[in-house]
Amino acid sequence: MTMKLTTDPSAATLLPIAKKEGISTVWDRHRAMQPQCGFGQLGVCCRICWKGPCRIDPFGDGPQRGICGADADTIVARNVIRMIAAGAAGHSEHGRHVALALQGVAEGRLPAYQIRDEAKLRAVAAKLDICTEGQDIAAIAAAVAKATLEDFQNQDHDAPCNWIEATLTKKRLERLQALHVLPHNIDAVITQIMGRTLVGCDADPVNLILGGIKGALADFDGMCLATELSDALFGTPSPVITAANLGVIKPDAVNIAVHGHNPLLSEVVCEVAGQMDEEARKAGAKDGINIVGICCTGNEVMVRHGIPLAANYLSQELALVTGAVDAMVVDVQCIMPSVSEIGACFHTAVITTMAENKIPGATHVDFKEETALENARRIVATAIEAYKRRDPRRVNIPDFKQTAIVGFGVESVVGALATLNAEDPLQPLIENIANGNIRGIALFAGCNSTQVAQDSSFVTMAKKLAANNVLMLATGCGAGSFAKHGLMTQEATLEYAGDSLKAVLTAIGTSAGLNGPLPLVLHMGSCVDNSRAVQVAVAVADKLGVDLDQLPLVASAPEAMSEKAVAIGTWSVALGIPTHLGTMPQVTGSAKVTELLTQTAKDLLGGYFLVELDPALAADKLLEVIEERRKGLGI
Ligand code: CUV
Repeated sequence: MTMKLTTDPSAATLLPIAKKEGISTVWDRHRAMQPQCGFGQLGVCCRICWKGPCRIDPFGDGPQRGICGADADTIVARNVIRMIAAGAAGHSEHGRHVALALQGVAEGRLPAYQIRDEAKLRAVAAKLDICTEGQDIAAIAAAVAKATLEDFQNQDHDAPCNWIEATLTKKRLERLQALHVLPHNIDAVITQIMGRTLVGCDADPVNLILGGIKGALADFDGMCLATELSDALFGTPSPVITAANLGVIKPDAVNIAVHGHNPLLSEVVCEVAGQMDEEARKAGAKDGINIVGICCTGNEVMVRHGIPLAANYLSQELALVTGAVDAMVVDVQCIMPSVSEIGACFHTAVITTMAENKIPGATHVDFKEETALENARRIVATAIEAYKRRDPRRVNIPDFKQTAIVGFGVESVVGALATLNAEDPLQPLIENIANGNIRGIALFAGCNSTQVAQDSSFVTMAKKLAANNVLMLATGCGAGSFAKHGLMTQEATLEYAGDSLKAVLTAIGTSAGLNGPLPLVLHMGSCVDNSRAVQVAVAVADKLGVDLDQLPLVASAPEAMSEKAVAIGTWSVALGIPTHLGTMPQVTGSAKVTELLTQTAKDLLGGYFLVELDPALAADKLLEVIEERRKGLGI
């Protein structure tokens, strides 16, 4: 029996067209890859040196140690923490770019950027304990950038990173400090993971995993600073109505898809596109320029500007198969290298922009913050040129898109709650959790994976949790799934929410001027914006005087795939949050590491991984966890 590939109707429409055109997609390559390597799936394949590769026989008949003597526990632990290091590197490098851009703005060096949200920058300064009295905004920006960059430079092992220290509850910081897992320097912690996992280094699985947890917390630090400084530079999201799925691509527009993660480029592309709209019309596009988003760059511009989202991870190639994307502009992460080849089957210009992220066959525009406007103009001009070569006979835009209300973060959630209680905005939320109208909160995050029919686990779990009155937040490709499937609408709340959740969402939404309930799932942004959800949780915990591991709060990555998801999941556990994975983590070849992550973590940190591939069962298990937490709080 072949597995169903996707539950996204527009993806299902385009797959036969791709086949007819002879274009292979991620699903074709997944099929061709079967059966996949069992050693790799268990995490027991070691490729760390050239005496290898070695692999441990999971059935116990063959080798139980690699050539150097490393056993399955050591190999699995080394492999998984290297994944964490890679994830943390990706997120924190993104964060560093944003911090350096803020510094450049403070120094007046970057004409393409400004501080669009001064209030946010002041709030960030206050959070970091930076005195702003009598300082102008440039001086504040400089001080915030300096404090942020210290998180990449500090050499004092006993002084935790500034952002993590400013973000978590006091109790959580103490608990992490006691385990020696608070990062002092993002770069150093990532380097330490690479160093300790070399051949002939750390072989103790417990010690390795603790090092990995520190790396994951460095990832968290990088995310917090990336989110908050992006808000200062580009604006803090507030609720906006937009749309999602491939139907947002317009037949009579120059369609530019922005794809990747970092908003530094896409923000400028959006701005320049507005200025060059007339040129597109002159070229024959009567609807001008239409920017659409893919993956987390898409989420970034969606929550800030209401730019529609065309696709999440698995359907990025299909955006090109519509034949109507004139340029796909990519920055970093989650970009399938196949896009340049598929773009070449059409008229599409696939444009890479980052020096460290090139794809053979793509056009490269060397993006620099200093020349951002000029780079963006070149990109938009390239798209307009490509549009002139578009073959209308090969255009197939699926007629599927869903409305989505997006743009929720701490500020907008607290803002909406403040319309109910201006003095004490969190009180209505806490009251409704305490009285059980809201049983708990679930954060959905993470990717799509070919191991799951696209979006299906997200949607199945959300419907079940909603019916059981769980308030849901989402980021990343999870948010993309919900947006595409119409779960970020008021109608979804009316249709799927349990009665008490519906009443609460309606009271908040109506009082906040939405003319009806809040959407069923609140879109909190991109992957780095998982930090927004943590901020909400920390605010609630602080108000209750408890720590995060006592809250009826769970996280889920039902379709996780990226190393970044490994890092995020691990810090989620470290923060005390029970964290569900709906795809099999590559650690089960070591009983010890599996036990550490799914059981011992609970004693050490309060959070732990819960693996369940069946989404309906996973929802049940999360509901049980929520009830257990409620019991602990006596509510
Ligand atoms: Ni950062 S990391 S597939 S785009 S969420 Fe989407 Fe989100 Fe995973 Fe990538």
